Amino acid sequence: MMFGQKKSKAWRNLECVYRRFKDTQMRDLFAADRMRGERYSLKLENMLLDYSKNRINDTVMQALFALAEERGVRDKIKAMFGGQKINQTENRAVLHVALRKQDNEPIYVDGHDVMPQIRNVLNKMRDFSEAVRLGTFTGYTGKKLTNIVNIGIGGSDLGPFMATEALRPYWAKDIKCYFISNIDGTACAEVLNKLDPETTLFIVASKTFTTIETLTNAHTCRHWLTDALGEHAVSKHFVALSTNKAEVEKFGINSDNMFEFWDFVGGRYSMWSAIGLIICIAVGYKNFERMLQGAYAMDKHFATADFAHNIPVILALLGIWYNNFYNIHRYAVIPYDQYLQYLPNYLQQLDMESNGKSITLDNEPVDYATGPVLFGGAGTDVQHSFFQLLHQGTGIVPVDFIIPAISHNEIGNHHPILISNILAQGEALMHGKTEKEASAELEKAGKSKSEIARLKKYKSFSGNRPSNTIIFKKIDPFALGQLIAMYEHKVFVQGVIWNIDSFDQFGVELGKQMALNILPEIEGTAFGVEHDSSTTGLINYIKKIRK
Ligand code: G6Q
Repeated sequence: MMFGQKKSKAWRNLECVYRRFKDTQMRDLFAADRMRGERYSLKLENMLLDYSKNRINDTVMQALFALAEERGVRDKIKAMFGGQKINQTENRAVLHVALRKQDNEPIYVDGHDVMPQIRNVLNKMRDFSEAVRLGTFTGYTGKKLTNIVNIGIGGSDLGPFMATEALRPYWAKDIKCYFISNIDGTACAEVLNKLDPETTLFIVASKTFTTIETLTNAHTCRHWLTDALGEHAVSKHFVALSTNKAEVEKFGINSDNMFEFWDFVGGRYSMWSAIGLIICIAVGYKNFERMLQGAYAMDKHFATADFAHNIPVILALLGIWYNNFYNIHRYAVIPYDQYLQYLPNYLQQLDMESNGKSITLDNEPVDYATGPVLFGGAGTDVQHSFFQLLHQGTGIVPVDFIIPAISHNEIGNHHPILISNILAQGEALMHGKTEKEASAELEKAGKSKSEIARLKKYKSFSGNRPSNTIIFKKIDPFALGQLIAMYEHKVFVQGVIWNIDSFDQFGVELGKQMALNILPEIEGTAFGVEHDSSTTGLINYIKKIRK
């Protein structure tokens, strides 16, 4: 892949298309084509994507598909599914797709089929989660383990946390799940305060088993447990999810209680692996398997559908269109489903850690924008916070709206109201309201001419603001698997087009390194370390207060 894609043929063509198309109004496109909604919609299993409320027409889409072809998206998809080491900077294969593979084909990495080991761990997860749920694996004093605590951070927290919360309606009635991620002692204290050591199972989730937050939290929890029940209790109350057997054993968890995964599973892509153990315990292995099957359905679709019918490819290209041609470097994901409230947090890591890069795979600085800023929250709550800016702010924010047609809690008319809100938001963002329309409304409401003149600008909406609408029948485990795999592949396609490594995360290391330098100063075992005057001043100020 050549550096400097702005100069490529497909890129230059897109620039021309953009110049001609950029002022086109979506409301005119809808008025001119009664079939537009249907034309730009796709279905997969129980999922519908309507991407018609985007600033596109067939010419735009063809030009975007040509870019995907030119950038070799097809070959890169094959390379990922085939176990090639596409994580170039870390020289690793990228095989979260192997974790949910439902057919019997092998996948080779360095001449070795990875599928048998994946299936072994899945079987071990099934047996263990069933034993905990049935109460045949108990705590040290023989009591059922009903409080499950996942200790992990980043990729070892956000996925299992988001998915466990998303699948709350499927939880076993007597099991409660907790998550400790932050090094802030409050995170640990607030969870432990609620728990009884005799009924608590700790899952220490860490790919490397060297992450300072996770190990500090795990040691604190271990002390809390052994203070109450003694050292012998550890083997009944601690399990580890990791790639690092030596460190797990050093911590005092024996390998029988370890669920393994491998370096071809990236942290933020790991909820399908052993890292999903808490999901299995909460919702049962059958439901966990349904989630894998949902992801597999999306994988198959992604790997086989032509670009014009390929959901992740289309979402990726729409993102490229806004990011690189309209210069809109942000987007929002708004699930209208309370159980999906943590989806935006999870996607922030998936997208921003994967594509927040500025060096190409050819070792050159990029000369185009890469990963956008992602934010979001659950609707309708966020309609009453940041949606003002989405409707009338100076910057455009493309939105992904997500909703199930059927709620897990069909109480009164709550869900029809929720549905009407999501659909109204998409329509309002696209359609807007002209000054003329605003004036007519004000006149109808009996306002005077001078009031109308004063208010009409405030009350008008520019519109032409893009959104995708994604509808599931219900947010069940299968749907959740589809949804998450869809975003994983979208992020992947964008990384391919930007020619960056979406699977490393060197950007998080500098701060970690520098924190290790500052720690001895805060603890009072090192003095006079050189920093800028701001950092030195802040260190001294905090030390004085903590004395
Ligand atoms: C994810 C990142 C990162 C990682 C955490 C936790 O892709 O690699 O978020 O998951 O730093 O790492 P460990 O699982 O090794 O503790």
